[in-house]
Amino acid sequence: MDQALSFIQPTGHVTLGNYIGALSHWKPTPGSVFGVCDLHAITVERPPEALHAGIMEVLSVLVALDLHTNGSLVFLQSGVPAHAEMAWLLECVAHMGELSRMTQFKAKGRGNDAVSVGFFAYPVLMAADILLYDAATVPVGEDQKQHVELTRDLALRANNRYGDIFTVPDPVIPTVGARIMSLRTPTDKMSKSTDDPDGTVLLLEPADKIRKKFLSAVTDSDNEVVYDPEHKPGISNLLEIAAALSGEDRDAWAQRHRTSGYGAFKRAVAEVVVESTAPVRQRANDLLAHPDALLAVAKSGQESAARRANPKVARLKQAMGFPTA
Ligand code: AQP
Repeated sequence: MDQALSFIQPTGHVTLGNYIGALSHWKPTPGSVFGVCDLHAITVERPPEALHAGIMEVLSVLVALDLHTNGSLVFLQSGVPAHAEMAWLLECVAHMGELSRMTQFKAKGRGNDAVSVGFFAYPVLMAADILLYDAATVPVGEDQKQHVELTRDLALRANNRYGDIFTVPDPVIPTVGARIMSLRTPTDKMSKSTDDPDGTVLLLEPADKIRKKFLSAVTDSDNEVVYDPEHKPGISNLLEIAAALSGEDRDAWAQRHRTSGYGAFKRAVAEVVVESTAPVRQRANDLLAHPDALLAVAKSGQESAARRANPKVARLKQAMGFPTA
């Protein structure tokens, strides 16, 4: 199986969307790298306690999923200085113009004097995250494609100037996976940084709370369980969730619950969610009670990650003209 390079931001509590769309597909194959990209979480102001708690929670989930086993590693990006150093070197290769055209910056940063320099420059940090590990392919959603294109441009420009340093990665857009929506506003994506706590199911929250959120999920006024994202976004979202976690396709779910009433359908979906996520929830919550052990896993991952990343930084620095001791 291929080596994976996957990162997740500690920007809030891990959601069911993160689990279904990403984490549940991540496997510890030899040589794979799984990072908590915590440096990305400070481009907007965040209370230190919230950052700390977010990092520990994401780390606990990665370790609960055993992603640090079988020759693959789990680490904190902030624990491997090569990421920040490579980002600086590449910032001196990147152009203001290309960063100004990044969608996120255009949407949320441009014209706002108080936006952080980090918010402007974070796509270069992302390029560094990828280029440090010689990833040949990067699986990304359509919305992240622009970042991989920037990464390619920076790699090609640096290779042109300084020699053959970087593998130029190709974006791979996975065949459409489930995009889980908020249970309260099923037209919006379920996200970590949400202001809609009732619509966002958290991976580590108590089972009863999860059940309650499903029972109050927004549906519609008719009472038929049918997959129709345009006219029945709430029901369709529940069918996506049930199908993703049960392994049984959404038509089979719809067929079985077509006339059972929304209440019974929601209860059934809640049970699948609670049961299928119970092992990771239990393990992650247990691990969170032993932060030192969790950080020891990250430390060991960081040592391995640094062994892979440092030579790449050294090679670029030398090619740029920095003397080596
Ligand atoms: N609702 C979702 N449905 C399916 N997949 C999802 N992912 C996130 N939300 C959903 C996937 O989870 C991974 C985590 O990526 P990330 O932490 O780098 O950031 P993100 O995509 O921006 O995730 P969030 O939860 O929406 O965080 P915030 O609120 O900080 O922006 C990715 O693979 C993503 O596709």
